[in-house]
Amino acid sequence: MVILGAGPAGLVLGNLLHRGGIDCVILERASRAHVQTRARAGFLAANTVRILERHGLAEGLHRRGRAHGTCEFRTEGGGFRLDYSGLGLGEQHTVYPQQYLVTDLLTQFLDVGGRIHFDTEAVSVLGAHCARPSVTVRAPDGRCGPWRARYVAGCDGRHGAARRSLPPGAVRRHHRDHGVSWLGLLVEAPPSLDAVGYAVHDRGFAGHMARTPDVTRYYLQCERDSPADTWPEDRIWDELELRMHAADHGPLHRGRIVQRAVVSLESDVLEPLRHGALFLAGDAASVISPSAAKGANLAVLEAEILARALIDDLGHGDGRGLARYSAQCLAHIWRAQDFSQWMTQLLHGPSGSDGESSFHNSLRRARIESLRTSRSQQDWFAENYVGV
Ligand code: RFL
Repeated sequence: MVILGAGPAGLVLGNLLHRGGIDCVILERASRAHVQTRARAGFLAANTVRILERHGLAEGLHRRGRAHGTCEFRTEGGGFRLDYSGLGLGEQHTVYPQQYLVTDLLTQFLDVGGRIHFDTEAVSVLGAHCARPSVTVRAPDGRCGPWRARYVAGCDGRHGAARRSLPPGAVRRHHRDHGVSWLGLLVEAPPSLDAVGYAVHDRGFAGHMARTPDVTRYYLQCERDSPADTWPEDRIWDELELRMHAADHGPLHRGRIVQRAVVSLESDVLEPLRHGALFLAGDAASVISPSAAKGANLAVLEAEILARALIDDLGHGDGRGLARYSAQCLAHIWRAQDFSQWMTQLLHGPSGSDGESSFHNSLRRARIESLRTSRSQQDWFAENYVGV
């Protein structure tokens, strides 16, 4: 079994397969240092935590992760908080930076004798319908050669070799460009509020999410394709404070901006998630806009479903789980996409004619008001916000 990619999907899959007695190897294009320091997600759903606990992979997040159950919406009309851990299914997030989770999963995989090759790039997957497909691999010395396996798991993200190797027409790609970009910032400063902050403003969305006691993520909606480094630091802080209505709620904790990148909000889903012996999981299967923080959580869920199915097939000759894999995951993916799309529309003004914009903006205000006042809407929000 060959797994492409050592992100959350590939590492959960590798750990579960190895513990299930399945011979597997992970091929990772980047260096170990790079994957262990790549800061991205931070909000783990309750179900993600349960999956990691079930397989003995949650020790690090129990030690260093922090329970989180409140979000705060700020608008020109004021603000309100939702204690979502007391609503819906009564679940909460665990705040645990993705690079910590990846480091834990990697350490645990290596500790039990798992095999992983860093600086080793999968170039293509060939013969997915043959008995033993092959992965063309570029080794650290630049030489290319084939690796053969019974199955290949494409956990190598949206730009990986698994997606590239799908022949035209093999899968359908459903795609949506939300027409919105965020300037994503990682700041060396404590969180400015004890909640996720979502600020809706005529100048665009601004967001606040804790990562650790000393590091906070902020987002600023920005022009599509505007280079991240054209924003002077003072302008970033002024804009964040303006959009987050700091004059009414108190100033933000400023600090050194240690990472900045422009992220375009796009979503896509490949269907089916299987092409012969090649299975897709995580961002390789589906990209989801970060507005509802679902991507890493879907990756972990899909990895567990795939691991079970592969163990049944390779260990016990029962291929029913593999036959169901795509449909089972797609049901979760579409539900997450639906909520994420709802969040994206809630947080951003539309592009388009004035009439369309004013119509959409009024709908947005009505939605926020429902969320503030309607208990059933709050329960629906809470269940979908923490769930995958
Ligand atoms: P990853 O993490 O991208 O890992 C894929 C790995 O594959 C390697 N790779 C290859 N290896 C070998 N050969 C090749 N040809 C290869 N091509 C690529 C890469 O080096 C990499 O190590 O995918 P995975 O495992 O599917 O995990 C997905 C998550 O990383 C992603 O969905 C989340 O980070 C999305 N996301 C968030 N998700 C959440 O659940 N909660 C959040 O709070 C959250 N915040 C975010 C996010 C994503 C963000 N960005 C950068 C888009 C915040 C941001 C800013």
